Amino acid sequence: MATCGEQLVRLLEAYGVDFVFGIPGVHTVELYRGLSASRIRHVTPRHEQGAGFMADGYARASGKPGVCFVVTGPGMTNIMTAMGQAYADSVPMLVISSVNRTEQLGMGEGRLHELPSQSRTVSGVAAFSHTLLQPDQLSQVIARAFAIFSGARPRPVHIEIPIDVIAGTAKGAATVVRAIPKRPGPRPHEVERAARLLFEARTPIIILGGGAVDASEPVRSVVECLDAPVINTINAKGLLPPGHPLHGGENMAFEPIRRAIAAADVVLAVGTEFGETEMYPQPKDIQIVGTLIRIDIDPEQLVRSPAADLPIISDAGPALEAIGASIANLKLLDAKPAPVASVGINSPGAGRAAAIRTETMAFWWPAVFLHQKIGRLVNEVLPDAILVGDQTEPVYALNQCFEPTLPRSYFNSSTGYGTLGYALPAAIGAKLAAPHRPVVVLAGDGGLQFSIGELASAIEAKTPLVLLLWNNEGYGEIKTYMLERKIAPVGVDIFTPDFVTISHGFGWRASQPRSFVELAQALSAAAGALLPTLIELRADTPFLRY
Ligand SMILES: Cc1ncc(C[n+]2csc(CCOP(=O)(O)OP(=O)(O)O)c2C)c(N)n1
Ligand SMILES: [Mg+2]
Repeated sequence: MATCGEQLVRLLEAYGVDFVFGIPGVHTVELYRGLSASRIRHVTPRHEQGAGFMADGYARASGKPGVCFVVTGPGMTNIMTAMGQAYADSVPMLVISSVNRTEQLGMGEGRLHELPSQSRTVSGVAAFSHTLLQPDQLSQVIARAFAIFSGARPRPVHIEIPIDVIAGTAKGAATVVRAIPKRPGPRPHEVERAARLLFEARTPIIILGGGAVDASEPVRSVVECLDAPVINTINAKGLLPPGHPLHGGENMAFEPIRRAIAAADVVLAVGTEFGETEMYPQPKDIQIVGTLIRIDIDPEQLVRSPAADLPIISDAGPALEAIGASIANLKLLDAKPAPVASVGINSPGAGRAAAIRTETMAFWWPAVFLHQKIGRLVNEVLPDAILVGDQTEPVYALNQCFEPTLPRSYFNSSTGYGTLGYALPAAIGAKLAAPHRPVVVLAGDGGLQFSIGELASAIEAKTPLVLLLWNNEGYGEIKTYMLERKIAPVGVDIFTPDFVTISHGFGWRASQPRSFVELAQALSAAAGALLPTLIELRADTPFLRY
């Protein structure tokens, strides 16, 4: 008879899981009994935080949940930061951990890896945390996790299994895969009302968030049918193709965008929480004067500020499809001129969007123009690249201006939880999800040192990444912040190692370009290489000064 651990692996396979990220320990070896004979590939990070970030990057690039196996206690606390990032950015992640034996739970006897109230500790960064007490209940609990991933707002889920339960056997049908629900669609009267409001609007504007990431076709048809300028959050980048004439911009802290939103008679916001981390460097409350229609999968979101006049609980895709069809009908019935078939640079919406874009550039700080040049070079040499960023100066800059060719192709940890050390391991996960696309890491010298051990994981996982390292020898952003506030810098001028030597030690290729021509050469050599490549951009090199 199969053990609970073996059945778990079979169940994960049945749900289409192809990777597990984890570090085994004596408490979890029984999770590995069935793994070697399965189709699931195990990827080992050098720290459980790396496992969580890998799962996050894999999930963002693929749309499928990332799955992790970690030990009780330290494994669990190590992965919680990554769960925090995934929770804040609505990323599906399944974390399966062990916990001490059933009869030891809650006893506080100082057992190995014992974390008192582990489930309660982790529940703040999970949709739910469940302790599996019976092997027979496994299939129901796993189904609950996948119901969240595909039927609700995606978030991390934690399942802990006592050591004795993992090794135990199930009597019943533990490997039954339950039918998993999809997210709901909108109600007809809401669709009609939204369509009428938008159809009658004279200055509509559309705000897109990460919740719309899988709805690029209906997004595009609604946007073009309304001829409405679009503001997108960082996680919604790529929903419109680069250079689309209705693209207005991203940073809702900038005055031209704020003015355009305040001047709109109808605002349609899809899958966004108007998060303050979208608004760099200074978050501000959004002022909405017109009618606000919000589409979101999370009902609580719809009553948060700015509160919707017309809240619609729905998956973004079906809601936009239905609203788009309804607007097209209204246009047919109406005596007004035919719908704008293709939006050109002369349409009124395109004119409004162009004005927002042009005026916004006046708010960019000097570094944006430099990093925009680097971003364009990346796009030229590595078309269709996925850019995975940390919290560092080039990322804040590219958040303002980078236009990826596809959705799910530009994400970083400057949004949401905002943790350092994310980019390298998340990029490993993204490369595993999209092995045929170039994956570019954007990390600072400080952030890279948080997870530098994952240089080894990239070699082991055979993920030939391109790591653009922005080396300004310290916590540059925080130093600037201190100086601006007249605080004498403390703790920000950190010792900086020789990254090229370190990369070679880990088996990476490495270079230090001295010009844009050398950078282009380095990028194209990296694209063809079998090994991962670190390209160190030393901020004090003359071609990078701004
Ligand atoms: C876990 C964590 N600790 C501290 C911070 C605060 N923090 C934000 S940016 C930053 C500096 C990062 O330095 P680096 O990666 O070199 O990027 P730079 O700002 O120099 O471009 C720090 C310390 C954070 N975001 N996350
Ligand atoms: Mg730095």
